[in-house]
Amino acid sequence: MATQTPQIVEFPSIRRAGQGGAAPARFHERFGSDNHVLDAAWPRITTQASEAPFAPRRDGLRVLLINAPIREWSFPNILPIGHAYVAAVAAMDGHTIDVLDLNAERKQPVKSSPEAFVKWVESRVTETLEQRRPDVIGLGGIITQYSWIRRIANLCRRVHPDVPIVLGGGIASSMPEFMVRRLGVDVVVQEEGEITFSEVLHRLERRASLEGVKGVAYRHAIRPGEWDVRNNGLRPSLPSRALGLDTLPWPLRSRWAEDEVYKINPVGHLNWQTKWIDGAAVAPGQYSLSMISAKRIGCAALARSSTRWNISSSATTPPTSTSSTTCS
Ligand code: B12
Repeated sequence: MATQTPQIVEFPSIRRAGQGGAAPARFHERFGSDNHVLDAAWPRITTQASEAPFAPRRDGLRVLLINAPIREWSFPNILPIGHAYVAAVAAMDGHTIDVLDLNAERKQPVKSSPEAFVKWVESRVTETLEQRRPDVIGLGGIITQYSWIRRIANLCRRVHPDVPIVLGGGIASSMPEFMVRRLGVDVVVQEEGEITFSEVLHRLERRASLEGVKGVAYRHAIRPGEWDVRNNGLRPSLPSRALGLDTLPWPLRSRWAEDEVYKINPVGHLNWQTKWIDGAAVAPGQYSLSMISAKRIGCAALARSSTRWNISSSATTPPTSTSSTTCS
């Protein structure tokens, strides 16, 4: 009897370092098991113009990212940059990105009653879910957004019971299993989201299990109507510079109201007088922009190392380090 050669199915496809050629189809496939990039020269999104080669695939997923309310008493002044990073990766993978940014949409400090604001949030979420009909919903934020995120997750579940909900951000990393149990989300992406989100979307697209995907905690179906929570453990952090961090795309700012909302509500040293009142701009023609210049550090360290450009008066104004903008 002839012996059968076992068939090797590669998933994800394996590439070798230095092989050159076209980038793999999915962002997560660009990295080896130690998270080192296999080719630092592969193209990525860094500007709006560089989005063009990554047009959405016809069979890509429609991903809706929802930014829950935060600091409702203040003008919205910080673009949800974590969402924008994972959105860039998803766009590079050929998925369609839709955004519902409830902070940018409210535009101003909330003056209505809490009940009226809840009603407005719920109607915007419902309308958007009905119009966009997402294949995957992404929620993310920090722990103080817990009750908003729970409310929004429940609403998503009611409107589209079968659409998977993926949660990321500080809220997800701090208590991953708890969030799967209590928020009714399907997948929690822990810590750095770029590679993990790419792999999660790839699995969801293929209706494959999340078994073995590093960085996720998730709802694992045991039998119909019964599930438990699995945590696959953390994915190693990206190495520095050309081996990893430099190969990430830049945030997909084009999908958020950067110019219309975030830029014109400067924060930090530009409005320290009003920051704890309502964050209103104190002088015309002053703008700010959020950037992340270092990873894996807490508020104080990040505040020291982050840079906000005062792009108001002249193009030559040097970047100014701020100490109060990020997390105080
Ligand atoms: C900017 C910031 C803020 C901003 C938030 C504005 C906003 N809309 O984003 C402001 C100034 C409002 C703020 C305030 C506070 N903050 Co703050 N803040 C930060 C800070 C410095 C940066 C966050 C950030 O943008 N990081 C960079 C991005 C790229 O990282 P990221 O958001 O984590 O995103 C990555 C992953 O999490 C993931 N991801 C994120 N979102 C999503 C979504 C999906 C779908 C997926 C798949 C993945 C994903 O992928 C991203 C890329 O790798 C962090 C510290 C830090 N170094 O991260 C603290 C941090 C988030 N803040 C924290 C805290 C505690 C607070 C305050 C409570 C402090 C206080 N005592 O007042 C207040 C809360 C205010 C409020 N009313 O809610 C904690 C949160 C802890 C937690 N468990 O959630 C952090 C982690 C700092 C810390 N270590 O203590 N903060």
